[in-house]
Amino acid sequence: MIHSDIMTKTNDTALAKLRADYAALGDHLDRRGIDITVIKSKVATYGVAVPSWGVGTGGTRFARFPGSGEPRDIFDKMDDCGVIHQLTRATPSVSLHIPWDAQPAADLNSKAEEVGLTFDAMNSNTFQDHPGQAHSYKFGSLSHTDAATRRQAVDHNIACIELGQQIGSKALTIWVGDGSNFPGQTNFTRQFERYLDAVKQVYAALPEGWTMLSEHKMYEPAFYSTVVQDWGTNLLIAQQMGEKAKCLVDLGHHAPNVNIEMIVARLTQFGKLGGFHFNDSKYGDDDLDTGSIDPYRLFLVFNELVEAESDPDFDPMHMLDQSHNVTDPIESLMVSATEVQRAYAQALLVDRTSLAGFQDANDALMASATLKQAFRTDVEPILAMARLEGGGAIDPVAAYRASGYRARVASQRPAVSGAGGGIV
Ligand code: LRH
Ligand code: MN
Ligand code: MN
Repeated sequence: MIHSDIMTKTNDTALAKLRADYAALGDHLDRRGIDITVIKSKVATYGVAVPSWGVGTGGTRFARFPGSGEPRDIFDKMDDCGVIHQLTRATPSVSLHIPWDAQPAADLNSKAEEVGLTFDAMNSNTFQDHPGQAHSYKFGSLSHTDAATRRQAVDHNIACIELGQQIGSKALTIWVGDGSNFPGQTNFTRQFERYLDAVKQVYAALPEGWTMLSEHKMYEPAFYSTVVQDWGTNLLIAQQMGEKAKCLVDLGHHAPNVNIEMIVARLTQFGKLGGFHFNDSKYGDDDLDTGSIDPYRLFLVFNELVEAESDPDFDPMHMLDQSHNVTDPIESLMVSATEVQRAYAQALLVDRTSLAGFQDANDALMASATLKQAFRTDVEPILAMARLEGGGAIDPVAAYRASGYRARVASQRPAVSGAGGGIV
């Protein structure tokens, strides 16, 4: 972890400026009828889960260029996740991917306690073959034509639930790569029937208080058709399963220019928005850092979420899902968690009474200006003050760089080869 002296030193350097900026923003918001302390306390309690797979350097199918001090296993990964939360106070939980992170529950629990984290949604993995498994997923998993392969995929999902129960998780996220590469290769209807039948068996094993999240993605690894390809199919799945089944929206899993905030609104309206994988995208499932390409779109998503917040039953899960190919993953994840909080804080600033009035009066220009006013407000002093008061860093990247954490772990973790591609 980062030594408290480093935190104190870097925070002390930035404190006077932060206090001045926070006071100025407080005055400005006061003139707009907004109490800055209310926004700050909402931000302070807002957390986003870190994906365990995000702390290793990512890659493409062409190459992977590992950084130094790559985490060797889930325990190293949790050390890195602990640092991210220590500095940002924004990432209190980790989302595990099984079997990548499969370890005895007792060991996972004691590591979580050591680094001060909890476990978010469990992610099953039937998009790869794993050592020792009897049946290959080359032609699909939950929708495979072969019943024994489907059974194996069902059993794996149930095993994820069982491990999750022992470590305090409350959700299972299912994403499958099932689909086809050639027109005619599969019968769309029969394939989806097989998928639904298999997922029903997983759903039946879901404990009380758990949520099952299905995640859609337009394409990849299947390049002609994908079984769970869009939010419409995803909604059908959640409706077919029942109350505990909801849809997960990964921001990178849509066709370019799709109106994601509207998908969020639709799923919310019908009680089926279960959670997010935040990231950003330019072309496809790029898994770029959250807010790095289109921060306005992220804000518009949060605008819908804040709009829905008044419903006490509305409680979607928030996770990052990114791949860091050219940056230190810890730095990227800290900045991304902050971007999520930023979009949330900006969305809290929207003058909703005025907005509703402009909408009812069909004043398109002023409605848009109302959103823009909130988006243009620099909320950084709110985020930084919330971090500081929570025991974190005013400037997480500066504190992290000053700490020498990466060099320290690099001396303990052997360098790894970058040969071959891969998503993690
Ligand atoms: C698929 C996906 C899904 C997986 C993760 C590794 O593209 O978004 O969430 O679990 O990437
Ligand atoms: Mn995802
Ligand atoms: Mn993805």
